[in-house]
Order: sequence, then C-alpha cells, then structure tokens
Amino acid sequence: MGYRILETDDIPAYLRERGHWDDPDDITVREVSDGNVNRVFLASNASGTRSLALKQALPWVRVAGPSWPLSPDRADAEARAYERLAEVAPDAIPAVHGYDPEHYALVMEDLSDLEVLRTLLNEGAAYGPHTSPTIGRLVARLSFATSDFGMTSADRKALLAASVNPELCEITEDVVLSEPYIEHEHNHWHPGLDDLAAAFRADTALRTEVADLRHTFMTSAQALLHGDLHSGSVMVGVREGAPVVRVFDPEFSFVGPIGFDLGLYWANALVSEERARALGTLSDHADQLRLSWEAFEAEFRALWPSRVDTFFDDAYLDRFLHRVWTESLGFAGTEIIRRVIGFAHLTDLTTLADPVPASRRALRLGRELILHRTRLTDPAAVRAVVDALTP
Ligand code: SR1
Ligand code: MG
Repeated sequence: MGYRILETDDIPAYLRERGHWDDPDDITVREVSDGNVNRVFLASNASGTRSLALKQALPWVRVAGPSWPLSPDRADAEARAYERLAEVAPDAIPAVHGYDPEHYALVMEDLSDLEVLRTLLNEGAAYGPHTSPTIGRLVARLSFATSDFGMTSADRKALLAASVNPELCEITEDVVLSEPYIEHEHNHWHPGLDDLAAAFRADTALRTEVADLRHTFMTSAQALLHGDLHSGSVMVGVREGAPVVRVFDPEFSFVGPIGFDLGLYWANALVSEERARALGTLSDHADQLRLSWEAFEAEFRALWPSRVDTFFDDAYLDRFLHRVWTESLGFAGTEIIRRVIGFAHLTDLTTLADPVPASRRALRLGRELILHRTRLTDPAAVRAVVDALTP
C-alpha cells in the first residue's frame, strides 16, 4: 500500500497488522509528539499492563510543516543507530520492538514513566550521580565499537557507506554550524542580545574557528554518532528502586567526529547550569562536563587494549583522546550559540522571567569555548571560564 501518514485512529489497526498488539478492543492511543521533527504516539491497554510507543517520520520537519520538506529516510538512520547501540549499551536505550521501513515507523518501549532530562532540570532537579557517567560510557562504547579501533578496515568502510545521512547532516551544518554567524531567517533572539548577535556575525576570528569545526563535522569520520545528544534526547527516572537513563532519538546518526556527541551534551549541561545560576537552584550542574568526560575517557581507555597494535599504540590513544576533548569543547560552543541566537532555542533560557543575563553569559561561554578550545586542557580550565563569565 505504500507510505502513509499515520493518524491517532490508524494506530490500533496498524499495531495489530504489524503483530505488536493482540486485542483491538483494549487499546487507547494518544499523540505525544514533542520534538522538532517527528510524530510520536503512545498506545496502552485499560489495565495499564501493556504499552508501546510508535514514532513515525513525516516527509517534513514536524514543527515547520510541509514548507520544510525532509525525507523520512531519517528513520532508517535511527533504526540502524539503535541496532548498533543495542549491541554496546542495551540498558541505556529504549527496547526497539520493530522497524517498518515502508512507513518509516519504529515501535519501541514506552518510556513515559521516565522524564525528559531537560524537563526535570527545568523544574529544578539535580542531575544525580548516574546520568552523565552513563552518557559518557555510552558515547565511548558506541564510538569505540564503530571506529577503526574497534572494527576491521573493511567492516568500517561498509559502515561508512551504510550510515550516510545527508539531509540530517545538512540541517546540523546549517542550523548549528553556519546560520548563527550570518544573516538568516531561522535566527532570532531577545532584543537584549542584539549587540552580541551583531558582534558574533562580525567576528571573523570566530567565523574561521566555526568553519574549522564545520569542516571537521563534514569530514572527520571517526565513529558512529547519536548525532543530536542534547538534554531532550535523554530520559531519566527510577525503576524498581534503581536509577534509569535512556538515550533516544538517534535519527541524526552518521559516522562523524566523536566530539560532536560529547559537545552537544556539554552545551546543554552548561546552559542548564546558567538557568540554575539565574534561579539560585544550582546543585550538581557544574560537575556534569567533568563526570561525562571522565566516564567517556575511562571507558575508551578500558576498551583500547583489545585493539592496540604497532600504530594505534598508547601514545596514539593519548593524542586521539586529546583531539576528541578539544573538538568536543568547540562543538559545545557552537551548540550553545545556536540555541540562543539561532534555530531551536532552549527552554532552559526562554522560560526564565528575564532570560537576558543568563543568555548573555551562555553566548560569551560559547564564544570562549570555540575560540580558546585548544588552551582549555581539562575540565578545571572550563570551570575557570564559566566562573569568570559576565552577563
Ligand atoms: C529542523 S531540526 C532542528 C533541530 O532539532 C533537532 O533536535 C536538532 O537539534 C536540530 O538541529
Ligand atoms: Mg530529536
């Protein structure tokens, strides 16, 4: 029958036809779409003993509508990424029950008992001790396993060929790594940021560094990435008394620079810190960059001995990790800036009664991370930059 956009009323029959649901009379479906790009539905039975999530890619960006067409092929990239993630970090992603490439639809575990990390943080919660280490380990496991350190050369070439995701990469190249530094209709900002937005567009040194990061994003095929690892792509909670962290939405996945995943997570952590500072609710926010980096580095180093050889030796590991660290800082800077003056602003800042002082600090931090990333050699150096920020 071919691709069709599924509406709420279509979901019971769809799930039954696909073998995901037995009783057509005991199902309630509601749409819970929240992200910028796709549609999500939750199906549950009356007793609450069974539930599923269904995510479908539309042929456009959901929040923009048909005026911003986007191939639903991105769901193929997401399904492929989940397959890889299930091999290396099955406990840190939702269970995937099936993928239907004809309808670009994924049927997955219902995570609605958990909360989106950004939502919780915006409500004043702390990160807790598990979230950032889990993210760091997940990035290390996925990136090691899909790098030239964890695969044969031939398998890596096949992975590269299978993982191209051109339209989604172009979105990132545009909205994260270009538009905030030029005049563009996607850009907008609070009038209290006029001077900084203008200064960033006129800053040729900043633009050259962003060009370097953009080119790294385009050419550095280090490992398979999640591709959009912000605080809205993480759910957290407690199940049976144990902390749960789940990373979802890897539709931007492609083989790129590892620092892009870490950088996006760090950007969102640093912005959450600015919100907490503004509200006087600062708790463990300032530890999150360090915790995720330490977990990433420890896991990557632990995996390394299985592949060490004449050229990929311990000296090269140190050099490689240093490069990942530096690039992560730069990508964090670009993500902070786009989330304040470019496309898809962060509610961390937009929901503040006066978003201007925190937004100004965030913009200055983003610029520092991009311009001085090679001088900031450890998490303490980043802390010093944050502590010295002015509005
Ligand atoms: C058109 S998509 C805009 C943003 O939403 C996604 O979550 C990505 O972060 C993308 O940059
Ligand atoms: Mg998303």
